[in-house]
Amino acid sequence: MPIHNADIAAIFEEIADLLEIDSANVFRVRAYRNAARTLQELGKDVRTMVEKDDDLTRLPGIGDDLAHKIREIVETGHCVMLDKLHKQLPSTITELLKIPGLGPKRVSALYHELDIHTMAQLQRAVRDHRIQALPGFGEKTEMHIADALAIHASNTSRFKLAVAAQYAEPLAAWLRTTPRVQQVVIAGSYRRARETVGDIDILITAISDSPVMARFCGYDEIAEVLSHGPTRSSVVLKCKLQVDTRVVNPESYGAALHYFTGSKAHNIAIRRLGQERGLKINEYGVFKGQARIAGETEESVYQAVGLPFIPPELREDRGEIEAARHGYLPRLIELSDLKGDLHAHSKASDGHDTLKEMAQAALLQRSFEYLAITEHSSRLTIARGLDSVQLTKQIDEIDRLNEQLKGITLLKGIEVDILEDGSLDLPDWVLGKLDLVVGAVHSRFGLSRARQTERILRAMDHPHFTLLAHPSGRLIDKREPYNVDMLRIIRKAKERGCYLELNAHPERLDLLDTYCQAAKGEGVLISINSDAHSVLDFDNLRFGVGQARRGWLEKKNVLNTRSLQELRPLLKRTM
Ligand code: DGT
Ligand code: CA
Ligand code: CA
Repeated sequence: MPIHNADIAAIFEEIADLLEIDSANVFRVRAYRNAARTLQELGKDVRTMVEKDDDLTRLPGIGDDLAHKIREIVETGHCVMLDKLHKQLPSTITELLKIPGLGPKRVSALYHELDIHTMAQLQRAVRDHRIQALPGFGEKTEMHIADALAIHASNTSRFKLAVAAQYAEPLAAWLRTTPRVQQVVIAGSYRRARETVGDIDILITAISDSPVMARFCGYDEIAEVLSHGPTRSSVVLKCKLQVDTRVVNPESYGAALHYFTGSKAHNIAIRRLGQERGLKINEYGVFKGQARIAGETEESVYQAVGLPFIPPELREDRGEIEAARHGYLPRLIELSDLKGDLHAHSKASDGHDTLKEMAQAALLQRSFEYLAITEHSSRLTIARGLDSVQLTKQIDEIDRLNEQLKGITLLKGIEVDILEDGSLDLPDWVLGKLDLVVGAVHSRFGLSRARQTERILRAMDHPHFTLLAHPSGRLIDKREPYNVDMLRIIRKAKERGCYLELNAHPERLDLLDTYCQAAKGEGVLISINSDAHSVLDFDNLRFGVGQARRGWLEKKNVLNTRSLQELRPLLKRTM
């Protein structure tokens, strides 16, 4: 991983936190905090400064000692001082500072008096009322901590969709093998393909006396059974993911699936429509008085309130009910609509597999007609980016390989860095030889909104620019989107005849769903790309398609649903 200013800033923040818990001199603590802020707000990439041997002590708040540490982190990825601090204080302890009301003094007391250094330990201590006895804490403080913990848990304990899938799908498959079980469906936010899920909700239909609940509670991945009953149970898996299950009779399948798929806001809106018609809708069915009039299928639930079936990804109460009522629900894109992929890496930069292996995998796994090879450009040294000479060599290699390949064509591309001033990291003469140019921001995430937006708009003005990769730069749970005016970027794409990516990497899922919808509204095509770094990564496209569906995209809104023949003219810049 390339070291960014933010990474070094995070290390300095952690050092400051640990020093503070360790009751170090306040000036020392402040020096690290100031240095962290300097790095966060710096318009320049400090890694480049180190590489150019610039004098770091000219930066505000950076003296010889901190300059040395910055150099050390850039060069080794580590900071010896932080490693040493971790020998005295567990690295998890700074997490506790995120709980409002817990300052360094209290965290230090919790650690030294009660040996608490993780959230889970804190949670247990609160539950057992061990906190209130500590000097300086008391009953009220303990209550405040309990509330703060609950809020914190609801914000942070979400799982990325792809990670949740790794646990939920084998469990569902195993449940399906239980006697007298008919359907096993993962509902909730998972079925709506939200980018993260709070927990997993599994709906099971079974004929009476199925042993499914007992079997579920005996699953060997379970860490704790929270509740166990004949029709509902909840457990926490060893990976800390909570799983709620409900068993219903087959005649309630549709109503229960609708209920447990949510979202809650969508359910409430549908129930209200039912009330207007004198109907009661719950997880067992749709009722008129005592009589069940619908509920065996989801379609029947919607039909009861006069609507066509609404796909789960749209059920967020963001206009889908209106659209359904007026007959303009989108016909959402499906995974099988994709005919190619416009963003992938090979061994030539930081990928794992050869050009040929990537091409064959795309053909065999997905029946793709085309795959664009888009290595990094030289600026991204840590990803072994290509310079113009290396890229020219790869262009020739792809031309030769295309003569041998049958059924799939490799497109010649690049994932070129958009530099701070909006210029591209490779000269025009080599960019002009490519089938497409994918532009990406990989540095200076902290620019102001105005500068970041201008930077990207300027890149899009480049005559060879085709597609903006992972437009917001966010990494789920790790990095916030950078501050840009996405609507201006979308309009620019329209004006310049270029495209935006929906990067299907589970940590990215970027463009965000609401902006996909905006791009569709502006008539800008989206390319759903794997950003594959190995032959295994084409599997991630399904999460990209899920996100695209949440963004209301149809086949026609997606660039890479075009055949190669249709695609070629779309990649040619006319302006
Ligand atoms: P999550 O787990 O936070 O990612 O989000 P969901 O949507 O999976 O929420 P969850 O697990 O709390 O509940 C699953 C579904 O159950 C939810 O999407 C809708 C339904 N549900 C839960 N509570 C209520 C409620 O109070 N009213 C209604 N109408 N539906 C509810
Ligand atoms: Ca859930
Ligand atoms: Ca749940």
